Amino acid sequence: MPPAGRSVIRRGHRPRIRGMITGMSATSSARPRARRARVAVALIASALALTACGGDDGPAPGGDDAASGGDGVTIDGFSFAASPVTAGASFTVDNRDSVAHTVTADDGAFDVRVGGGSTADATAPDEPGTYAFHCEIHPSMTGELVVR
Ligand SMILES: [Cu+2]
Repeated sequence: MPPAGRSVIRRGHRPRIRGMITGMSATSSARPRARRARVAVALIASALALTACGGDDGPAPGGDDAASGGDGVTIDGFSFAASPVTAGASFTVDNRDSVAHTVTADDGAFDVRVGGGSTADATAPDEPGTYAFHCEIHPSMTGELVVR
């Protein structure tokens, strides 16, 4: 009877111990790592979301402010900087270079010549859209005017 009882106890304990060990090893290593990974992914995702939101909010006002030095097109260093203009409304072309330039729409919707160090007024097209333009004098100078 005693040997049989011991064997029964051993049989009863060993599986429990193994189960405890395997269960602990699973919870102490695999699951926490998985949780940490999920938390890290969640944090990264939220950080990216915040960054994306900040990026959308930040550059837009900053870009408007930077380009609002002249509402329309600014020319500086043989380079165009255009801020959105209102359809059908006049806008200003500010030429900060010492040489003359033109702001000529590729499709002919507008065409303005601006002497060095001066400004000129132009009229935006009636149709909203994005208009590619260039300088007739310096064909390598190109830009885009957003009309809305
Ligand atoms: Cu030019």
